[in-house]
Amino acid sequence: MGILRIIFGDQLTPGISCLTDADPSADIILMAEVHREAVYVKHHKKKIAYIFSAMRHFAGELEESGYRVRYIKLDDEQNTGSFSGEVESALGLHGRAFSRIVATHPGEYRVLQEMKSWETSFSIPLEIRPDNRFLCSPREFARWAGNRRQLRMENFYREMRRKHRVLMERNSENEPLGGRWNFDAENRKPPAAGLTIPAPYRRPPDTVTEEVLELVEHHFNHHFGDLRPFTFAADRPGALAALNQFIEERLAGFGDYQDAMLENEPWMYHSHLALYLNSGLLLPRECIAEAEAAYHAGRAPLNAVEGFIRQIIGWREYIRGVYWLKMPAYAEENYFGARRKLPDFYWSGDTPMNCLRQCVRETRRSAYAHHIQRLMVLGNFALLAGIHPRDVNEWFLVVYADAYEWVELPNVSGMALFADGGCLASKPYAAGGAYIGRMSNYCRNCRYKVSKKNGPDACPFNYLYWDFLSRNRTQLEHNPRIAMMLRTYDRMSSQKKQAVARDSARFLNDL
Ligand code: FAD
Ligand code: DLZ
Ligand code: SF4
Repeated sequence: MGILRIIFGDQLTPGISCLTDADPSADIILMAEVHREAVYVKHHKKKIAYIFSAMRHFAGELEESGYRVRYIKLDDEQNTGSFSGEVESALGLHGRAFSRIVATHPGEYRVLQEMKSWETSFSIPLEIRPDNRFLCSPREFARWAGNRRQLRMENFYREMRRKHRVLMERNSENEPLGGRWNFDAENRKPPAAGLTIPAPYRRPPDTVTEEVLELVEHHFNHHFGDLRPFTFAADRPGALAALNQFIEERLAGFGDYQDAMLENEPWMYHSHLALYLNSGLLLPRECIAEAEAAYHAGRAPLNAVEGFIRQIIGWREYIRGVYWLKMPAYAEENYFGARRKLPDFYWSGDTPMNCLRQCVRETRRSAYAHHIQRLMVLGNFALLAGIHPRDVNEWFLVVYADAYEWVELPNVSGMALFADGGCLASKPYAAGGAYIGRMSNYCRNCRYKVSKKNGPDACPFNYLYWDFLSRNRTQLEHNPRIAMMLRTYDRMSSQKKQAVARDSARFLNDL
């Protein structure tokens, strides 16, 4: 008897745990483009196209390797529109041929719940295997987290470095390469004038992708975002080429300009690899190994390589650990009791605030924005304006090609909104306009003046920042890193405080 093996759209890795013992002569691999996944939030058109095209390429590779794949396309007549429906159909057709279902742990809690019903609904054993692409399993993370109320990425990261012997001095168990664990202090340079940033990796659509683009145009034209030009790779060779290009052309500048933002330059020195990593076309281990090798070969400095590796072995694994540790309650967190609806300009880009306008427009065009745009512009505004975390999470899940709930939710609720009250981060990443003014050139083309603190021309981030602190005093005053700012607020004259409250009320009412 064979096994029905399930591969989801973010599990496109030949060595994934549910395939390790697959028998090509007896087993069937099920992959399905299902309507429910495309619309449970209305994903960006580019994201749907990327996932479907990558799934089709991967199914083709499996077939070339001799596997039997049951691949259901979105517009196949028999398509039931859901994972459960597709499993039921596959069992109905080949039912007696299967002894059990084997799958890899899905990326999202929602899908895990759906899967758990299969054993009873379909009367067949279901084996869910750990996702072997991550370096730290949810169980190992839970052990590390223990009873700590507050988790800190930096401590987790150092353990991962030691355990996996990444960037460590050769003959030492404990000594980080270069004598420091973290070179972040060197990674905050503002954009220098006249930077010539290498173009991002671009792949013209092949026939498989072109067919998918037409399908997405037909079925999801009302979703957010520009479908064309579509330049993502959608297969393993393309993803590897994107990794190589990053290592050769941009890694060396990744550290220095990690936090910098420039008008009309969404890509900067970032890797743009998250979409490939999160769907399985690239593996975290190989990205880390390539970056470390570039350092040892003298092709990139330590501040860049350490910074890049920390994002992957540190932040990415830590974020996933928090997700599985805290779900499902994490999705409901709202520490500040934020209630405001997401302003329309998050979709239209139609706002006089140039930083937000730029970031929304680039997101719409490319299904991409880099970390500081997400955190310090789009996230920071939502935090200061008190937008409901549910709305903010939905937006971030929709708009980025790399967004899956396991990685989006902790980044939004934990990092950007502090909605978990400090479980993931030690303080809210709240900032006034000066931060954006220093790290970008957005302010020079803005209708507001970043140097002005109050009045109709003042940068809204400036007064919203103080208003946020004073509105949420009870939740913040025990935080030693914020208490200092509250004391600064307390020292302001009552006139100044009134101006902050008046400008904020006017601005927020107009939203
Ligand atoms: P680079 O800057 O080149 O970083 C290298 C890699 O490190 C990334 O590809 C990614 O895999 C990993 N990484 C870096 N930072 C993080 C992080 N905070 N969490 C997890 N992995 C990280 N990342 C997603 O993959 N999906 C999301 O839906 C997502 N939503 C975010 C929402 C907000 C509000 C914030 C602040 C961050 C979010 N991130 C998300 C993290 C990060 O912004 C993106 O991983 C990164 O911008 C992707 O671009 P890149 O591949 O060029 O990354
Ligand atoms: C995001 C997505 C979309 C849009 N469509 C599909 C799909 O049709 N079939 C599929 O297997 N996966 C899709 N995905 C990714 C899933 O949402 C993802 O696999 C879940 O996050 C698994 O937990
Ligand atoms: Fe953004 Fe304020 Fe600068 Fe305008 S002035 S771009 S709103 S930070």
